[in-house]
Parts: sequence; structure tokens; C-alpha cells
Amino acid sequence: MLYGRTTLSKFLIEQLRGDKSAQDLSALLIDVAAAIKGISAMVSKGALGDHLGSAGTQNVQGETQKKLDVLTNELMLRQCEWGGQLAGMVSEEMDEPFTVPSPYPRGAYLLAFDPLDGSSNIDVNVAVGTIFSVLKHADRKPPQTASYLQNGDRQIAAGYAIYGPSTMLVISVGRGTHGFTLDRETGNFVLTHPDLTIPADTGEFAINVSNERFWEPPITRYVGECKAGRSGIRERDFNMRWIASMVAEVHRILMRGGVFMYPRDTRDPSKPGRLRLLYEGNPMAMLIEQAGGCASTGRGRICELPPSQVHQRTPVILGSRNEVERIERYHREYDEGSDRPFVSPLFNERSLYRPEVT
Ligand code: AFP
Repeated sequence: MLYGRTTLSKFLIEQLRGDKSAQDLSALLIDVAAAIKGISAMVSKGALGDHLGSAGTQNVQGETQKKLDVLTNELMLRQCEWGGQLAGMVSEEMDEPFTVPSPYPRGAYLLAFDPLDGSSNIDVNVAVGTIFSVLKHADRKPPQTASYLQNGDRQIAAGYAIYGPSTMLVISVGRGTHGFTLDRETGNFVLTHPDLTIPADTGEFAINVSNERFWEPPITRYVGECKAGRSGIRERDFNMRWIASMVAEVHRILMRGGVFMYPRDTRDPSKPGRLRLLYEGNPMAMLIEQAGGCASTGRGRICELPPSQVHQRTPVILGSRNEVERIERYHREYDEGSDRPFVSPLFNERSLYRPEVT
């Protein structure tokens, strides 16, 4: 039934009615959605599109770029630069911010995006996605790097697309989190998942366990308890997932709950986590919070973190409220030392009375 379906345009008109800057924001999100349709078509061609494999270049984080990383980045830029809503863009695939060039009018928004998240999955035909975040640029001057360094609570809108068996767009303009499915026959994104709500409790967690030796104790404690299941202190069994595509993990959590962790670890002290704050952590945190979940570094809300660099990294722990709050409590107890049994200073490691180890 085609009649009566809510398309993305209709949804945005209804959601933003009465908002003065609504027209520009709607137009921008429609342009982002058009880019996403292009990326969806490109990705779905698979090996037939001659787009697979490495581009032979590296991005600013020193990661090898796939051909599709480069092509999808270009597609986002070309689709979003001309409309007059944007002043500039930053992307995982560009070292420096991109300022909208002069033939085009400069607008009052900034866009931060990861054009193809999980791209290491592309050659094995596993779900990948695009993540984006919209910020305000109130200044009349061209944006500088500092213009993008706004904390996540200042996001005007956020969203992602998932290129799976179907292509979906999930967005928030600060009034709930809503999912649209691409109808390939009409070319419309149709509202199929309004007002997504994450259950507060879950029996599912997602983490890359191969990094276990680098984790901080609160994460080891939490995952250990989940793995112990029914026989441990949680007294129930948990299930584990790891897709190595954040979009797919967040999508699963929005559909049925769960907790996703890419925590701080000790692999490289200069990197407080793997995921990027401006175009991965913040937009996903907004979508999760708008759906009733929590998004934390383990030591505070992601959206309150003041960014100091465009490509800054952050620990990410997000999903079902009660589990994320438990993990935050484990961090607090670890930082206070209250998770460790009291050892008298007379017998601690530095004491003269330390019993000899044989
Ligand atoms: P790529 O976009 O480079 O494939 O990275 C994906 C990602 O940023 C995120 O989507 C995954 O959750 C995470 O990295 C996977 O990282 P590991 O390979 O270390 O598990």
C-alpha cells in the first residue's frame, strides 16, 4: 500500500513544524539521504561494481583506505556541498575539514561523517554503514577547525544508514529516534520503525574479546561476570556478538537491546579508545539516548566530552540503560579502590612484613 505511508520528507515536515530553521535542516537531511541512496547502490553492486579492494592510500589515522572509503567520501561531499545549508564538513577519510567552495552559498550547519563505517567488512559482504552528525555554525565567517569542536549535546541531528539485506536510515532531530527503510521501487525512505525504544535490561553484550589483555579492570570484571552466566554473580546466561561494524551493532541494540563496548585500553596510551568522537561516538550516543538508552565512556556521558581535535578518539559503552549504568558503577568502584578487598598497609606489597613468595 503506497498511500498513507510516511516518507522521510513528510516526516521531517511534521517533526520540524514550527521550527524556524526547519527548512534548511530538512533540505540538508534530504541531501544526506540522497547520498546514502547512492552509497547503497554502490555497495550493493559488490564485486560487479569493481569497487572492492584497497585504494592504496591511508587516512589521517594511518588506516589503509578501501576504494569504497574514497568513493563514498567523494559522494557525500558532492551531494551535500551545493545546497546552501552547509558551511563545511569533516570526515574520517579527510585529514583536514572541507570548507564549502565559493560558487555555492555558505549555510549555517556543519556535517561530520564516516562515509563507510565497518569498511573492513566490505570484501566479505557483511553489513556496513554511514554515520553522520549535524552541528550548528552560527558564525558568518568560514568555519575553522575549532568550529567543529562542539560537544555531542550540541548536535542538531544525527543518524546512520545501514547497508544490510535492506538499506535503512535511522535519524534523530532531538525528538526520539526513528527508522526508515529504503523502498527500492519508489526510491523513498519510508518510516517503518517510529519511536525506537531500547529495553533497559538485556542479556546480550558485544565486545572484541581478542583485546582482553589490554582492558581496564572494570571491563574485565563486567565481561567476566557475563561469561560466568548462571553460575556467576549475575545468575543468568548472557549471549555475545561481535560484527566489527559499529553501525550493525548499534542497529541490533536499537532493535532488541544489548550493550556495545569499545572501551579505553592500554594498547596505545595516546589513543583513549578506537572509535572517533565527532563522527562515531557522538551521533551514535544521541541516537541511543533519544531511544531511552545510555552512552558513556565508562566515566561520564559521551555527549558531555569536550572535543579538542577533529579526529579525537573516545571509549564507547552504549546500549541498555541498566547494563551501561552497571559498567559505569564498576569504573567508579575501581577508581575509588572500593572493588578491591582491604589489605592492611603492614602487609601490602611494599611492606617489610611482606610474606616471601617461594
Ligand atoms: P573500519 O571502518 O576501519 O572497518 O572500522 C570499524 C570500526 O570503526 C567500528 O565500526 C567497529 O566497531 C570497530 O572499528 C571494529 O574494530 P576491531 O576490528 O578492532 O574489532
